[in-house]
Amino acid sequence: SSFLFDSSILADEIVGHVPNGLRVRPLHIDDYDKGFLHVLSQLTSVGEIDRSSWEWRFRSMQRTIPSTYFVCVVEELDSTRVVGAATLVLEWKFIHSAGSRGRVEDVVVDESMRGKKLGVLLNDVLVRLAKQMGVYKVSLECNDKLIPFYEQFGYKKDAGNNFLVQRF
Ligand code: 16G
Repeated sequence: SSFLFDSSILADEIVGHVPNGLRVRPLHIDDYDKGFLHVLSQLTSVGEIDRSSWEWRFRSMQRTIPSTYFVCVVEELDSTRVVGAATLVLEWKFIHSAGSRGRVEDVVVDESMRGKKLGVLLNDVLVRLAKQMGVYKVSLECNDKLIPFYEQFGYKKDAGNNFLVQRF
């Protein structure tokens, strides 16, 4: 298939209400030409990704067993452009009865579509998906000013559990 993951996973109960003219679907191999990377570039540095690097990364994410990368996009139906994206990644564990942890990553909405609650839509989708996948917890990183935004989906600062990073 050309979807990153089985599109039936994004069933109506998971996706919820989507405004007219938009669709929530898995990332597709053709999204290279549909503005996905442009949307991501509004979050952080994307760098140069040629088509073969894109395909290599896409196929390597797609072939994980069990499925691990749930990159979800919002597509504007008229233009067929990607206007929002968010990823749920599963981290497979031995702890918690060989359980899994969810990580929400790379949540971004195109500047032309801000203020339409697409970020809310994407986060609702990912939290429902994480629950369905049976993760024992789901986490994300964000800057201070986005804490109230993310709290509405049930996230809290994990007191005493700090996020440390080393950049290369
Ligand atoms: C934010 C994102 C994270 C992303 C990072 C990129 C959310 C909830 N958090 O922390 O997923 O990978 O920004 O920033 O979307 P960086 O390029 O500085 O790592």
